[in-house]
Amino acid sequence: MKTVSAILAMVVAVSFAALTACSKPGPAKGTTEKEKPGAKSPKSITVGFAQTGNESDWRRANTESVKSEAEKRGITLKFADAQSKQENQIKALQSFIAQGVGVIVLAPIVSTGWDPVLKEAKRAKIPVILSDRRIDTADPSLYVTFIGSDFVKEGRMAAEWLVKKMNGKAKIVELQGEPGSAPATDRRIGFLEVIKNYPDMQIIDSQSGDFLRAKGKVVMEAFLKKHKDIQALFAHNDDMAIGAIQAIEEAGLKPGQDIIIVSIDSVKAAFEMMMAGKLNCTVECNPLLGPMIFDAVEAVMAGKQLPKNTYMVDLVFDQSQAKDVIASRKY
Ligand code: GZL
Repeated sequence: MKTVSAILAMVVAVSFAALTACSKPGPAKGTTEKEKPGAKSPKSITVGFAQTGNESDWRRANTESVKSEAEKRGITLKFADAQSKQENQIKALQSFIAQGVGVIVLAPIVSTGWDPVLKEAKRAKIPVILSDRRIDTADPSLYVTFIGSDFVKEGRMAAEWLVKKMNGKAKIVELQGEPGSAPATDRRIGFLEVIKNYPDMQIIDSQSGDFLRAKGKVVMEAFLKKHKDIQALFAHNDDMAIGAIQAIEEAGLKPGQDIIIVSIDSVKAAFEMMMAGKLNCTVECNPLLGPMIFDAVEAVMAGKQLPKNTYMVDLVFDQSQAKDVIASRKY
């Protein structure tokens, strides 16, 4: 009869063997020892990219950056332009899921309403990368990583520049971006965080121009009819600022002098307006996300861990720097 100690020794040995077998990092199911699990050549990767639309110079530069980087890496890109409608983006994501793409890249038009379709992607085991704009979700596992700018910081930078320029005293009108979008929400949060410390910095009117040049002009025309004491404009993007500049000129005023203007994006047209003395300051928001997005795509496909957020570095440019910087601008 086996002694008790011999039986105990056998039980310990068997349990230890079972443990190490489960944790032994053998090749993933369906792969051979020599093949690294998850390793894929870029040429075998298909990415579905759901872009917001074509609403601004910034967006066009962002789309070009993503498309050109995919081409450079030989990655197949399925591109969907949602024409600024969330329902179109959701349909595009459902189509990418049905096609079985390797990775989905989403630039969410608005911050809410994504959980159901992102749960479909998760069930289909398709990783989602957020490009440019963040989402509000109770389940951060629905996306792998966010790559873009810190819009609250951009709003703060715009306000800090304006407070200094106006010596802490101005009647301000605000052109907001697309309602419900992260940049519009967060840029306003950042701007208000700063001016709340300066009681003489007052926003006397605020309305959305949807990030569109034409709508920025129309809304500014309405502001000018309603208010005769506007001293400054905060525009959530350069396109709306440029539209507003046209409205200010048509009203017989001098943009950049009678009304001080600060906007965000730092597209080339903003530098041209600063050189013409019509725009005073633009806060950068780098759209050239392509290389970082496809680094993340290749990392995800190789099973690597990624940081939850990767933020671009954004600078502030004013009229004094415009002529020295414009030649080096890539967008
Ligand atoms: C910002 C981006 C915004 C830009 C606008 O990252 O989402 O959308 O500021 C663009 O120009 O339309």
